[in-house]
Amino acid sequence: MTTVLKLGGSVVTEKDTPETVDDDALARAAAAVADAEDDVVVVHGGGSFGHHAAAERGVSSTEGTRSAADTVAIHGAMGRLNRAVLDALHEAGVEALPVRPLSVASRDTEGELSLPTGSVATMLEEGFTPVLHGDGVAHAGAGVTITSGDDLVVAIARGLSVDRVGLCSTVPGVLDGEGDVVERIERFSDVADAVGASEATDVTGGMAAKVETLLGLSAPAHVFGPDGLAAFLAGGSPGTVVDGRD
Ligand code: IP8
Repeated sequence: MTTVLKLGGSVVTEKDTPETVDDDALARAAAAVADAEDDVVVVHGGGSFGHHAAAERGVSSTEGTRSAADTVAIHGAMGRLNRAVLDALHEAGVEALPVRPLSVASRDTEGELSLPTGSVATMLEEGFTPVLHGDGVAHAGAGVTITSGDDLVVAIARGLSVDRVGLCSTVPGVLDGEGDVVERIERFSDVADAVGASEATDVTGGMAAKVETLLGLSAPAHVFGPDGLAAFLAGGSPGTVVDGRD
């Protein structure tokens, strides 16, 4: 069994303070990954590393840059966060390896992401835990734009045979208008009125974009908070199930 786990940037960083890791939260997440029985592909978001670096330079998922210096600055910020995630996983006993999207992924003129997954598949077969992250990616006609961790989760779920997808963010699930966790979402219209944009700086969209992305997956996805991570990796269904399959 293979699980793809997105660790939201706001889970592992202090999202409003530039380049600050939440060490305790990251250590707890790493311990949960270490206890997982499935093979796990980890994807982490940008948090206060990538989002600040991208916003400062006016780069987003739609606004590109043709500056190599800006691209390398954003990629460098994500590299520092990726290193912190790898260190925490190694500390927890996980044989984690980096897979960095700028070097291998691209987007076509429609924005569709292409991500070769051969290295991820072989790392898994050899007992490693690949760790990807949202990143700047070459985008036909736009220079370099930001690709979110959620889009990478979709690309991995399409490119590999994935059984479970988990999105761990700071909220306990997708919330309805009353602030209660929605148990199950099968189409975007179920929650269109209730989900809004993320409040902190987030150049790739908030919960609405996440739900839409997850509805495109070929495996059910689970949206949960940090308290649900261990339960999810043990096979449970904390938070909201997003299942757009017919
Ligand atoms: O936090 C964005 O990834 P996300 C990564 O998954 C950058 O949206 C570079 C801002």
